Amino acid sequence: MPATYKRTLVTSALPYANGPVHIGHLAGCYLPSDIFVRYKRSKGEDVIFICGSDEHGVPITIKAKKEGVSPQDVVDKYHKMMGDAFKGFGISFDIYSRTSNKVHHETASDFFKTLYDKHVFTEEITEQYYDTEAKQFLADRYITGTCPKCSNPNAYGDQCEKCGSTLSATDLINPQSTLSGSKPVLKETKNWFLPLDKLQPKIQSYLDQHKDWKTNVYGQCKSWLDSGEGLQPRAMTRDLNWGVPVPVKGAEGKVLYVWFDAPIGYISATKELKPDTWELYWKDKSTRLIHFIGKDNIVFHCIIFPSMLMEHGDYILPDNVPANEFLNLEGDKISTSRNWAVWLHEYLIDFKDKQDVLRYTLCSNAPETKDNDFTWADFQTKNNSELVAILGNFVNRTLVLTHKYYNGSVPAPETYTKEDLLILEQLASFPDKIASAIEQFKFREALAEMMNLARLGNKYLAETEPWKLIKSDEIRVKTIMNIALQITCNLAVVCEPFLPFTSQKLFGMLNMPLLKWHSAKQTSNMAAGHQINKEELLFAKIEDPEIQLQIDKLAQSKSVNTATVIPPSKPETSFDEFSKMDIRTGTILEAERVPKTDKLLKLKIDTGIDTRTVVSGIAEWYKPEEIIGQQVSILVNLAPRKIKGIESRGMILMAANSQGELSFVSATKPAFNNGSEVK
Ligand code: B3M
Ligand code: ZN
Repeated sequence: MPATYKRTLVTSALPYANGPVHIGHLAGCYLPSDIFVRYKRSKGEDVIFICGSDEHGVPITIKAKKEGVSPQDVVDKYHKMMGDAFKGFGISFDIYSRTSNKVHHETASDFFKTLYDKHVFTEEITEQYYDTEAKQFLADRYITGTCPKCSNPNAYGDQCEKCGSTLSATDLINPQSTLSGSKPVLKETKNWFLPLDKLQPKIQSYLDQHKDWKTNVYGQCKSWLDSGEGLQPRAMTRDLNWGVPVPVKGAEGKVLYVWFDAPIGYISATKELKPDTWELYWKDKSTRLIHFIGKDNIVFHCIIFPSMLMEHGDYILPDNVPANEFLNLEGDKISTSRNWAVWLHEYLIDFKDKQDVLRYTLCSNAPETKDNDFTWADFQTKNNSELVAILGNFVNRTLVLTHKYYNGSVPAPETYTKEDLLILEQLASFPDKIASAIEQFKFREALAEMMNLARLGNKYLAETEPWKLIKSDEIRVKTIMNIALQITCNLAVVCEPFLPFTSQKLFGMLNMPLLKWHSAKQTSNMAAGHQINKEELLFAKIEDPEIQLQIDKLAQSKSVNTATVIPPSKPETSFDEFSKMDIRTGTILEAERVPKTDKLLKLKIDTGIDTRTVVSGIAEWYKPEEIIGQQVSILVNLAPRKIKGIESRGMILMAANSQGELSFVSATKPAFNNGSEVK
């Protein structure tokens, strides 16, 4: 960080306009960046906050094909949807632009041209996959295949989402075109490469100056540089028809690689926002540039974009890239295709006026240093036991008593006790504590400090008990209530970055203009005699049925997914083969867990032929006591096997769904004799 900087340029990753945004997006970069910027604004610093939709690249064209509409239709639809969702949650971008704008096409095109003219790129003819049916080169996500590193069968041509490796389409095993499903052929084509291999020393020294970055970010960059081969040249153009056309001769039908143009989108959006002064934000050394992103974007923001900026020469470089890890949902990876997500536009309908509850939950549980989990139960607890019980409770008690004792007019303090002075001293120390955490991108810690101020208020009221004292010492109560009101007012200031809707409501109730950060170091913002407004509830309890509704919604996604993933059928078998299997109905007589295992049950089964022991891997799904008396189908002529030292004779037939859950396959009429043949 430059010792003194005059202004801060904050960007938040440009989301692909190929679907709505969910809680993972919010927790990953939009909420932390918004908190940071709101805090800077409150401090009166010169800061601008840039974002917009990423409207190019294969993710868009694939979505268009899937929805049977044009790429432009796709980006128009989702650009609006995402912009509305961000606005709904109070994400206070100074501009939410889009990369299909003219100014962006021009800016990206000029940027490429500058690098081209400076001979930064290497021109290479390489063999790329081509779909002869679709008559198209297959870049990035147009091609899938097996990852050479982890064997994931669904890796993309540019990246394996399972193991996180960056790939080239030609690395994939069994490549397949996602357009026609056919096997692609190799065909020669010319592209322009950024020679990251040659740039490695420059990048190395840039990164060496930023050892202060978050460990997850710095660590990932290091592992890129230190990996066996080091950095590899990367193509900055693509054989595609959707994007910014490559502005050089001989590049007809080619567009800029989406990861080349997208970060330039930050520059274009700044131009759009500040046509006259944008250069100050991008070229003046006293500007601090900060990119908020999710962890999957680290390499692009910490290595590729800085390389582009360095080679261009006119621009400052990112000073920090505070990337978050991933947020999971109820123990499972958030997934758009499986509809395993909490969609922001749906939340805004289901929990009207409760934006701050989600902001609070996501911030207090933010995946700052490791992946984290969002659960609806936790959301409910955070609301009921923290927002309602601590913050809401303190504010409510203070305002209600002020109306009750003084008709809403702020009482003048009389003499401060030693305890009062201590409270006032503590009160004044909060802004710096919170600020220091925010400056270090430790938003969870900052939020926790903010809540500690509300706790301090509650503790003060609980210890001084003005509601009892009012009968015996009215003068003392004036001082206590004055202090409680000062705490409330300062809370309104310091909660603003995290809970902007609540802050606004609070200032409204206090009948005060929005105060700036430095005011919260004062302990006399509420003047004696100032008239406050009627109180309203800041937070309402969230009851179980509201939470159950959300859990049911998720369960529905799970069952839809389960139903749709049907394993392909096995190769044909003959009737003779099948009839070799002797399957009978039987009844479970006894069941117990096999010690030191999680999955196995030891069963005693009456097969009609005999009573025998079978070890079965069903303990995750059935408790021993539940299944005594259960009729099952059992393969009785399976060769005996020793499992955990127990001889198992036979196998119980089970149905398995795609989640791996098991259920008995049995005769439905209980009247079946044990030993009946299943055929
Ligand atoms: N659109 C990837 C994403 O949405 C990409 C970010 C661009 S930031 C310049 O995760
Ligand atoms: Zn992989």
